Amino acid sequence: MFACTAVIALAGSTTASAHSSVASDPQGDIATAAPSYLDIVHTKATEQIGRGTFYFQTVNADQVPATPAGFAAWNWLIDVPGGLPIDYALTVRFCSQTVQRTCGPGPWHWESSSTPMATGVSTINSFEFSVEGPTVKGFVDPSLFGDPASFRWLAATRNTPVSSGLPSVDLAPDGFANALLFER
Ligand SMILES: [Ca+2]
Ligand SMILES: [Ca+2]
Repeated sequence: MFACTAVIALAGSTTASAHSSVASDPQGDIATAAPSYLDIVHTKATEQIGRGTFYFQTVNADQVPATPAGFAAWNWLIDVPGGLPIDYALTVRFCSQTVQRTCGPGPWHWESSSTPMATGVSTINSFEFSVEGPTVKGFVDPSLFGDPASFRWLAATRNTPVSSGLPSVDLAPDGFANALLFER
């Protein structure tokens, strides 16, 4: 278990009101060579109204190791009205600059990252996160994705950086055309 205690306290509390959108995803819909901890089975976004926080959660088919076998990333990809097909990428990842230039420095480590795709400039550890059992969570200030009144989103996983040109391991829902709508 490796998590920020402040995040756990926040996750365990109740809120007066919350909006959420969820998707389940098939187990086993990934390449056989990819690890099952990158196989999404469920994802959810919840706005914790009054706290100014969005809570994104992806549940995978297997326990996420404390030290994955190389690069591993969980994305929440956000499309706001207008602009690009994907306007913001929110990421929790296990990475090293040896495989991803934009990763933070030092040995292989966990970090969060938010990237407005219009600039492509990532901010490392811009939101709190936790990885516990099969579940990856991010606690995100909506200003990191433009504070939109509504948006579409989907979850993704990767075992290679985007710069590799290789596709995501899994998407939930499958396909950008099926992205979930979140109305605040
Ligand atoms: Ca899946
Ligand atoms: Ca899928």
